[in-house]
Amino acid sequence: IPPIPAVDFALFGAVETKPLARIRKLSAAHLSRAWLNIPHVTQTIDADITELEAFRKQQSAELAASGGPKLTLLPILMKAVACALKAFPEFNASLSADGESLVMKQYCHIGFAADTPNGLVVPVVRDVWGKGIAELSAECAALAKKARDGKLKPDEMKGGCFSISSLGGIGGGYFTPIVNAPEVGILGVSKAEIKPVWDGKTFQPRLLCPLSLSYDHRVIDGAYAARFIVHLSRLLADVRLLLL
Ligand code: CAO
Repeated sequence: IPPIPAVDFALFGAVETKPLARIRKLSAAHLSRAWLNIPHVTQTIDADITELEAFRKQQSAELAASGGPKLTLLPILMKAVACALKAFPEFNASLSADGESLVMKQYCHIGFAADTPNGLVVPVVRDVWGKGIAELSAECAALAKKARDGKLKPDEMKGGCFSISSLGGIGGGYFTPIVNAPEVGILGVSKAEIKPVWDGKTFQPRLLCPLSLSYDHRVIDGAYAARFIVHLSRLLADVRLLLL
C-alpha cells in the first residue's frame, strides 16, 4: 500500500504534537488490519423499538424504586443479538487462519465498543445465551466502568464472537462500523427517534432505531445478512419473541 507522504505541518501554521495513548496505537493497528483484510459491506435497517423502550423504561423505574441499577438498551440489544446469532450461526463463526474453513462457535461471547479517555476498547461479555437481561445489564455496567477506569484485564477483551458499537447515547444516523476481526459481523446502533410510519391507513409516531450491520463478505452473503438484520429487527420490535 503506498504510504501517505510525510508533511511538515509547521510550514503552514503553529502546531502541537501529542503522543498517542497506548490503547489508541493498538486499536489503530487492529482496525487497519481488519479494514485491509476484510471486504466489508454494511446493511442498514430501522428497528421499531417503540414497545421495547416503553418496557425498558417501566422495568428501569421498578428497578430504581427498589434501589437497583438502571436498565439500559445495550443489554437488551445484546440478548436480541445473541438470539439472532443462534438463528444465523454463520454470524457466530470465524474464518480459519488458512481461509479454508469456517470455525462455528458453540458459545456466544459478545463484545461492546466502549469509549474511554484513552481510546476505544471492546470488553467482552461471556456466555450471553445463558444469561438474563438483569445479569447482562450488571455485567455491561461493570465492564464499561472498568473500561473507563482503565482497569480492564486483557482476558476481558478476548474471545468475542460478535461486537456491538452503540453511539445511541450520542446521536447521529447510520454509520459503517469496522468488523472486529476475526469476528465476521458487527452491529452499529444509532440514536432512536420518533418518526411517522404508515400503517396502511394513517401515519403513526413510532420510535425507530437505526441499525448498521457490517459483515465480512468472504463469509456472509448479502441475502443472509439481510435476513439476519430483518430477524433482529423483528426481535426488537416484539421482545416476546426472545422467549421462543
Ligand atoms: N437511542 C436513543 N437513546 C439511546 C440509545 C439509542 N439507541 N442508546 C442509549 N440511549 C440513551 C439512553 O436512554 C440514556 O439516556 P438517559 O441518560 O436519558 O437514560 C443515554 O443515551 C446514555 O445511554 P446508556 O447509559 O444506556 O449508555 P449506553 O448503553 O448507550 O452506552 C457504552 C454504554 C459503553 C456503549 C457507551 O458509554 C459508549 O462508550 N459508547 C460509545 C461506543 C463507541 O465509541 N462506539 C464507536 C466505536 S468505533 O469508533
